[in-house]
Amino acid sequence: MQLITAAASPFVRKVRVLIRETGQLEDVQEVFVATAPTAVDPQAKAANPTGRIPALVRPDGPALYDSRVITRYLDARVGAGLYPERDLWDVLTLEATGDEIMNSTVAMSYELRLRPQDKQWDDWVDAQWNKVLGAVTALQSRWMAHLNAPLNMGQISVACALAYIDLRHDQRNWRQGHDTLAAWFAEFSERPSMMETKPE
Ligand SMILES: N[C@@H](CCC(=O)N[C@@H](CS)C(=O)NCC(=O)O)C(=O)O
Repeated sequence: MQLITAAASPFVRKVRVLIRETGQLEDVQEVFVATAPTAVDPQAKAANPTGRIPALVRPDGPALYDSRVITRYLDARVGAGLYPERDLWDVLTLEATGDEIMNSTVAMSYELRLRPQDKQWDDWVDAQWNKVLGAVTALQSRWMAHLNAPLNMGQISVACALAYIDLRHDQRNWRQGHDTLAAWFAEFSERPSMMETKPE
């Protein structure tokens, strides 16, 4: 199988971390592309009609896309248990919380990096950041027990989302007022799967 990949993408990183945590690195070749909404890579477009990544090209079926579909597929493929039946709806919601942070922070990056400066809209960027802050605050106040539970896909998503804030929006200082979450993230970031997938 081939995973259409970019090192900086937090959605892709979820899948790359899962592959390492579940011992599937030999089965999935990571194909690195450079893609953006304004310059879509042809391999990304061939695998996913919207051109978004990650996409997983399989020899025995259509390519899969959307990180949540791919992570469910790869988890089920080896029975890894990162979506435990007992806590399924909580884990899915925790994963969605990480993904929502990614949606807002990736949108902010596109606005600030791809849009001509005179067309950028500060209020819109601030509104996206407020969504991120709401999610970060909820993670610390409501989700620490799930974050400290045995490894699940929600934790991987949240860690990849927080790492992406550090990569692109570090100056906004999400750690302020979120010491408990920051301590959890520091420890989670030490996992070999996180270290190996850390973007330059
Ligand atoms: N919901 C999708 C979002 C994927 C996504 O937005 N990926 C970004 C990279 S971080 C992308 O492919 N951007 C290029 C584009 O929008 O054409 C998922 O979970 O996989």
